[in-house]
Amino acid sequence: MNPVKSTLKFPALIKFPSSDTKNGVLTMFEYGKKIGQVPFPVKRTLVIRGMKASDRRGGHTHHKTSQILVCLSGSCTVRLDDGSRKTSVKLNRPDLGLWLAPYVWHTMSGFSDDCVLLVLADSTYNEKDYIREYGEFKKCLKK
Ligand code: T46
Repeated sequence: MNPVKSTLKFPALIKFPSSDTKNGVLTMFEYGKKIGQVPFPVKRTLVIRGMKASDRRGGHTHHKTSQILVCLSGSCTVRLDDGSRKTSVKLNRPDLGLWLAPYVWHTMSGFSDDCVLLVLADSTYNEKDYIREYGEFKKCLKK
């Protein structure tokens, strides 16, 4: 069983600190163990954009990878399932991160036209870390 699962809130949301300067707003995503920091060193950053309202992304989980998902612009809905609990979160602000721990099945949908997603990951890309079949995910949770 994934050890992170038992200690994280569900959903686990992180509010990142922003400075409201006279010429714009700066939000900081800094690695650290304090509240409001990225809880792992980032090895990969994704920017996902150009989704249509009817699109779905995700529909998978990971064996080891932890990620923070932030909606930099626009909005979307993320459905979460840890095998025993299900919930959904609307992401619509650039200072709010959703922590996707390993073995949390996640699906993103309901994208606004201007939706831009930032993904901060603690691993480099490895397709073997993905579980893309829901049945396999359930089997892994029983191990
Ligand atoms: C996640 C959610 C939140 C690469 O070539 N390199 C990469 O680093 C990644 C992540 C993907 N790809 C290729 C693999 C697929 O053919 O890009 C294609 C789309 O990837 P995927 O279907 O995994 O994209 P999403 O948006 O469903 O998922 C992504 C991340 O992959 C995933 O880790 O949790 O965002």
